[in-house]
Amino acid sequence: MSEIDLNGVRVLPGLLNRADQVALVEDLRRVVQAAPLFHPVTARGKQMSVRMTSAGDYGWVSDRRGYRYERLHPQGMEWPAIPSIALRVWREVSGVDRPPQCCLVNFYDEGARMGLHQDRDEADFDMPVVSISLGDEALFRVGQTTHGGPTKSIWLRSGDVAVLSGASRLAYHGIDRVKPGSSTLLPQGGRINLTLRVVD
Ligand code: MD5
Ligand code: FE
Repeated sequence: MSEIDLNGVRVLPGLLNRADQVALVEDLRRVVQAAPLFHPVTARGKQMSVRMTSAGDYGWVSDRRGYRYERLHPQGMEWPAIPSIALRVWREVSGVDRPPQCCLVNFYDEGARMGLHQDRDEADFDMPVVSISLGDEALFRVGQTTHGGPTKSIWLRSGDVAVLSGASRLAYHGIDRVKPGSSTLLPQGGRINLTLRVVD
């Protein structure tokens, strides 16, 4: 399979076949039933357009107190288990022996986007972040490890897996837009991105 290098980010197109994508979406229905999606609010009080929940020992949350990993969902329940298909992808591509402690679930409906940012709420930046894309295609942008400077963009499609490790672990990245109707995986449309992380 062709592998793409985007400023040090490894993109593995179509790593997950359609049957695995369907099964993973089925598992994610159980995750969001147990731990409902919510719109995080930034410390400045701005609501994010992406809805989120998590699976695993930790979930990523943001509210007026700032962002951080928490053991419990904002509504007080424990996070459900990380879907086994996602754990299998982590074993295949992460290159590390530790299992992920958090599977952040991002849901993009039409118009949702994610501005350029670094993922630096984790304790050990030697641990990679692994991303799985499901549903509609998204324009993913990767820059440098410092703010500003040149960026590169690529369309991420359903079943694509991206690995952020080494120097690229602290690269600025974001989602500029999602193309409505570009995938039949999710009956209601939209895009799901999973990111698997070692937290502490
Ligand atoms: C997403 N999520 O598609 C984006 C991009 C996040 C986040 O950025 O923090 O939830 S997927 C994250 C990712 C994976 C692999 C590589 C890189 C980012 N990267 O190059 O920076 O919902
Ligand atoms: Fe990120």
